[in-house]
Amino acid sequence: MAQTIQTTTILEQKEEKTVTLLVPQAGKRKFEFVYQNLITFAYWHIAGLYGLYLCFTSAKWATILFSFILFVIAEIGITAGAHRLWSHKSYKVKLPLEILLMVMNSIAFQNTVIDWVRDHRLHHKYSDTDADPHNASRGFFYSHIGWLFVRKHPEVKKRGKELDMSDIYNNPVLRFQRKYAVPFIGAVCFGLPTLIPVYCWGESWTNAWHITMLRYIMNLNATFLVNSAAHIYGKRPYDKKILPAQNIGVSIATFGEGFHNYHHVFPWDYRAAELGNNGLNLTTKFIDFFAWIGWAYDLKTVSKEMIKQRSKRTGDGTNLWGLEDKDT
Ligand code: ST9
Ligand code: ZN
Ligand code: ZN
Repeated sequence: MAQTIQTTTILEQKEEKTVTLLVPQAGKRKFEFVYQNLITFAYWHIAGLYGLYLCFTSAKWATILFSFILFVIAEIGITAGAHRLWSHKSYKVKLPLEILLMVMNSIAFQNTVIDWVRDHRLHHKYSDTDADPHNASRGFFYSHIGWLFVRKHPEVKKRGKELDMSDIYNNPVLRFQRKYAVPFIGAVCFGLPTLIPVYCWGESWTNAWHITMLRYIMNLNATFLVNSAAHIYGKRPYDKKILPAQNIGVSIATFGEGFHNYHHVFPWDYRAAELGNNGLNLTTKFIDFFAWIGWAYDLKTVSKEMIKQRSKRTGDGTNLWGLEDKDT
């Protein structure tokens, strides 16, 4: 399949513009807590853990399988959709795939794509400073989930307004998602996943609801690990001066999003990894499949030579994936 896919290798040395740190990395700050979020997230996690218990005690296997499939679909809605397509424009899609990705993304309910992209573009432009919504220089907990319990730093709001978001604000599929966010995301993330097991194979309401919660918090925490663990633990073969690191555990949990030192150095690569189509990168396989049937195109990659040069120049000296031998 690999031979039939058209990719665009970026040949010229196109590095992302270095942004001068106009904001402190983690300046002194008084947190303004949002207690409603603390309570909601606590409930989601307790309900999800109860769902895990029910998986081992009374749930039907069909409910567990159904939730697992939704977990995979929702995760790809984040990785292939919100992340690689809409935030980074690393490939293009035809309308049917864009609609499909929007629905898959809504199953994950991580705010609307419009909000997600705004935060994520800021995260890349001002990584690990006060203008980064989940600034990892404030530690694991803050970058993982703590940032969702407090009002955003004023720098986030100020710098976010300077971003070019015109492609996203003018996208009719994303405008639809935002306009109907409450009924639409509510239905596909929580409503239907609870109703289907009850009406289609006679699952109990309690099991169906709590296993839906389990799937939801698994999706959330897998995504959050990219912001926390992959900004703290791992090697930095491409840029030793930044926090994002190569983390295999996170790559497994997120279908290929843990090669994070690479991703921050080459964010336009649709594979978000230097290995390309490898076992840990289900997202890349998903995009490749749709490129093969013609629904995805203009897949951008980075040449092996450019990766090696950058690694020699700014990396920490590790070469995790043995690029010498591997096909990129
Ligand atoms: C959830 C979290 O959905 C989803 C984010 C996940 C992040 C993932 C990133 C992953 C990166 C890794 C990539 C690989 C992918 C891997 C995938 C693996 C599967 N710029 O937000 P508000 C302004 S949790 C500019 O309320 P507060 C703006 O004017 C689940 N301006 O700020 C805005 O108004 P509007 C469900 C900005 O009051 C206004 O402020 N979600 C920006 O400080 C108010 O915005 C929840 O539970 C910006 N970036 O509150 C919601 N941001 O929007 C959780 C804000 O009209 N969030 N403004 O323009 C909240 O409750 C709040 O956002 C808050 C901050 C309490 C955290
Ligand atoms: Zn990114
Ligand atoms: Zn990052």
